[in-house]
Amino acid sequence: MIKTVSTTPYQDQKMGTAGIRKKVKTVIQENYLENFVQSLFDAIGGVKGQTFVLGGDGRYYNDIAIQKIIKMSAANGMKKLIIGQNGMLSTPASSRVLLKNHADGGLTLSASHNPGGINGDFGIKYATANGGQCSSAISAKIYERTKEISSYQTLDAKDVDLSKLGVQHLEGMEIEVIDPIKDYLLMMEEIFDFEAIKKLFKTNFSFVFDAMNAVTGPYGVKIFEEVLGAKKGSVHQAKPLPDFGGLHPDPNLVYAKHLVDLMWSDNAPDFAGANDGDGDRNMILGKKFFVSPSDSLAILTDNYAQIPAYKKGIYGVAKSAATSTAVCRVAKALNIACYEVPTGWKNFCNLMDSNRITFCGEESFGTSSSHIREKDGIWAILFWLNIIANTGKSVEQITRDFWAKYGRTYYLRFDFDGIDTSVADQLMKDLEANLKSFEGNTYEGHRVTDAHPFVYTDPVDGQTTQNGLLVYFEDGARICYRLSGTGTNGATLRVYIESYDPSNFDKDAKQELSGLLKVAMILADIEKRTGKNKPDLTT
Ligand code: G16
Repeated sequence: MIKTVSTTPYQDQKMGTAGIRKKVKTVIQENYLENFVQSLFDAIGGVKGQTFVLGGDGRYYNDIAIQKIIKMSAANGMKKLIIGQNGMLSTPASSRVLLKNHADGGLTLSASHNPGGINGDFGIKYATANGGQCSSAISAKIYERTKEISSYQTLDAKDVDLSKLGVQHLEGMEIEVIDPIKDYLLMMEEIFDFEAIKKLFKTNFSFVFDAMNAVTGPYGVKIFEEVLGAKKGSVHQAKPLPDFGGLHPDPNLVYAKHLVDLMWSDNAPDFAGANDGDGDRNMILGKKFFVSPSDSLAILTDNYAQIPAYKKGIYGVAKSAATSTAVCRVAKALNIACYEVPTGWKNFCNLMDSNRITFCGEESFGTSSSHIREKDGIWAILFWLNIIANTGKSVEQITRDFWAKYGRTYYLRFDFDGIDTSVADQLMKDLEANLKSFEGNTYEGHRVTDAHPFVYTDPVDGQTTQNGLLVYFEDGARICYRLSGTGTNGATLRVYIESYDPSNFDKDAKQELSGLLKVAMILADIEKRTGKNKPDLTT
């Protein structure tokens, strides 16, 4: 039976870079989730007669939230919900299912790479009919609605059994519980040369995929072990757990330290890949070797012709402004366009929809192509495996060949975490006001040639977005500052630094960039304003 429940609004339901992301303890407050979901439905003009895709990364509260959303969808007149079995669906698989079924929207219950468990984070990513995250204009509308909502619609009904594949009905709404892996696997088979990768796994090539106890564990077991023939047990941390087994499911050198230790040990396999909570991020490692995400995007682009789906040619490429410029050098050599967009995957979608780009990526361990409208962790790993299968080269050799051809872009991201929001906002405001005064001056031996806010006008919809502040130096180095849009603990200031060396590839990145880090701290007056004399996290 449909019922209308009175509620009072919370005032903190603003969506960030990729949906709403909050502490679990916030989300489990009375009507918190319901308020947000009803506001979303209202803001998009209702969901009567629509089809949505629903799933999550299995984190704490996934099971409860999904039942609430099912009942609210039925009560709001939705026609059909396509749900991953047991409520599981990775973000890239969800985008695929949405596009394949021409669904009107999708909800992925995930706080992505943020920790899970009762003390961790929960989130909802909302995708529109194009398979990608909704525009800032839509998220602004949803936020406005959350501030005034007074009631929501739901059902008095039993929970739906999500373990059973197939169709069932709830108050006139069709629910189809699907295998979360099937469509995704079919798509990967269409893109990559699975026969070549199978042959690679028959040699003594050794491989590890670390799913970080998150959603892509079962995908990895199916795709790498069962279909491609990687040794049983190649997939580590394969079972999705509500608290990710205590791991912070962010595949980088800090949070996937256990994998880094393995790759630097005597037992290191030839290749290791890792994914994040909801399977859209990836990290690539070789024996005692790390591929920076910015380089990975550039290397995949340079090797596009190795992959059956891209062999005939690619459109342009795109990167977020914070990502290193390595891929731009490749684009120039290939004579294709290279777009620079604000951080947030949604900013790539119009470029893909209009066939301006095929590949895109971000420094935050996200890479993908126009096969979906999200970043795709397993796709990136399969791409690397396909190159290795074709060339017989190691991860390190492929990267070194790339540096030899284009030079090396040394790149690191420095995070200053848990800053008071008003301090962080003021810092950015003052830095922006000071940018022009840096031009022509030399700091620690680096002369600033240009400094300006990053402003992007989308060539398709004409929308203008400002995100981040850029400082360029005479020697080709660059600093980018921006505030994170995905944190749940005060503000995080991210400082992205790169330098370019056409011939010396063996310097230590931290050492190489230490002078520029000093400059970055001086220009933004970081120590005085935040009390921090060094970053909390370097990735
Ligand atoms: C989300 C977006 C990414 C973006 C990242 C930025 O990642 O989907 O496109 O790069 O946020 O995070 P921040 O604003 O903290 O730098 P994810 O993996 O959390 O969905």
